[in-house]
Amino acid sequence: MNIKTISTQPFADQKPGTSGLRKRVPTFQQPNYLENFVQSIFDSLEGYQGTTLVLGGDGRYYNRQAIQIILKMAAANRFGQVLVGKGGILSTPAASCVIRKNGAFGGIILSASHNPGGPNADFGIKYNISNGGPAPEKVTDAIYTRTKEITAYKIIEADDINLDKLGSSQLGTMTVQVIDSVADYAELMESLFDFGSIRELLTSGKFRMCMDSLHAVTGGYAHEIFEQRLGAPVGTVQNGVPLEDFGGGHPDPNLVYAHDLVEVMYGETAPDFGAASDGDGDRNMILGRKFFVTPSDSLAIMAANAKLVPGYSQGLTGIARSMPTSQAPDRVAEKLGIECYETPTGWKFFGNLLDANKATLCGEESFGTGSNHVREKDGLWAVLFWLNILAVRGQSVEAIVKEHWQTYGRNYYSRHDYEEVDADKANELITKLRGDLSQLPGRKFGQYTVDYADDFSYADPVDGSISQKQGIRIGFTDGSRIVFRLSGTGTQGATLRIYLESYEPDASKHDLDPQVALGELITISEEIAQIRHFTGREQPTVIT
Ligand code: G16
Repeated sequence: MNIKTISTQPFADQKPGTSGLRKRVPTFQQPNYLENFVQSIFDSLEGYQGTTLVLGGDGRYYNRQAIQIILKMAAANRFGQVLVGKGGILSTPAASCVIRKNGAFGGIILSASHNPGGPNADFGIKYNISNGGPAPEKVTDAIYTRTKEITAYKIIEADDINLDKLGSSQLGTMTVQVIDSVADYAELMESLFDFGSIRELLTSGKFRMCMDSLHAVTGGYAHEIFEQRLGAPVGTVQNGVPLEDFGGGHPDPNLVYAHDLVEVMYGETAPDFGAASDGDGDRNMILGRKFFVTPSDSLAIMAANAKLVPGYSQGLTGIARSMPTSQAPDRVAEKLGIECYETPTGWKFFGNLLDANKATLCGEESFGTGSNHVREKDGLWAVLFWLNILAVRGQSVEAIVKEHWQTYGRNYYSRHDYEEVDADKANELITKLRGDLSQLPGRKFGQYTVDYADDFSYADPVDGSISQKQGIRIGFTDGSRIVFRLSGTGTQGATLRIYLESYEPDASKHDLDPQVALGELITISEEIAQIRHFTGREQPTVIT
């Protein structure tokens, strides 16, 4: 095996964000840029020689080239075996599933998630550990430290592997197994959900669904699961062919970017159920006929109905949600007599809770829900969970959500994003807010009185690690909240996120437009943070 050691110099900008390193494709195409980061991952690990690595991505532009480079580097660094998805494709939850099923040492997932793809769009890379979940902060910190001092990387000289043919081949002493990207994952789904009842629902002729894969990674998975295994009519899955640029779209399942689906679901002949997933298949959006389910409500409703789903019929050990996610799941946890954990934004924070069996379901406002079946959020899993509930309850999505609000009250919720804001200005806004925090408690804004104001800090209940400065929370005496934080997934400038939440117990007031229900809090957020002044913007770029 011809191992070459190539001299290199550090890049200063390889600090992983909320979920791995995300940059524009031309940045990754610079000589040694990808290689430096991959070698820094390997250099930060111990004892992987001879073990198995899982490798795959969401199929976006540069996926195939990156996979060939990583395979040759894995061989030079003496991994024993790499399992790579056919065509270089593995959705993020499927990669997590394959890591766990095969007892792999870890995995490398190539994705910039919901960010657009293409020659001038985004690319990303992240490392997952042996539990199948995103590397925790201590690992990503070590990788970042290494990127700042790296002087060389190792790669072998060899021909490219044929990624489109299943089976095994050799790269030097390392075995490369090209595996079916869908099979293991589909099997796991069958073990969790009542496929019999869901099939009956989907073939009854009385229920129609539409699944939008947004030309991203779930296309193959969705065709196999919904149309093949569950018998839904061909055409149930739309935009189901993964494309390197996602068809020019923004593969983010929300009301703004999943507009094809929204048109179908709000049209005159709307199906009963609609769903979309994102670039790498870990996010989901759930819709009923002319009805949107917020991700926070979705988590709460799944938790309240978990006993109806075979994989969860034994009950939940706990729920976990990210801090900015609404407190709707907390109310369900209270009723069930279980704990609801509040973690910082980032799926990596759920890993310890799931491993320690403290939580069974997890979710985030950013259209992510998942469980202990893997260690990533899981878009199609969430769709199947909802289908299972619908099959058992025989009610519409809207009826189920409204009944839930009647029982628990409604947490009105919205997120306002200001994208690609000048990074210095965004940091100034946050610094100013931090400085003002101690003066806020007790202050009155309209009908609201500030109860607490802090910068969220998290002590992991399993390993005791502390994560500070995870977002500014302003809580009001009636339980309403405004949260401010800067996104850790953007690739251009800064994205300011403002999360607004108010609780309404009175069922006669559950039919308001959230922007109306949250109107006063929206005004207060401007008063407290001077958003227009710092961002120079009159309104948010995206409201979800
Ligand atoms: C990632 C993380 C999520 C997080 C989301 C948004 O999702 O895995 O935990 O909620 O980013 O993060 P931010 O607010 O920092 O942009 P994904 O789907 O992009 O991998």
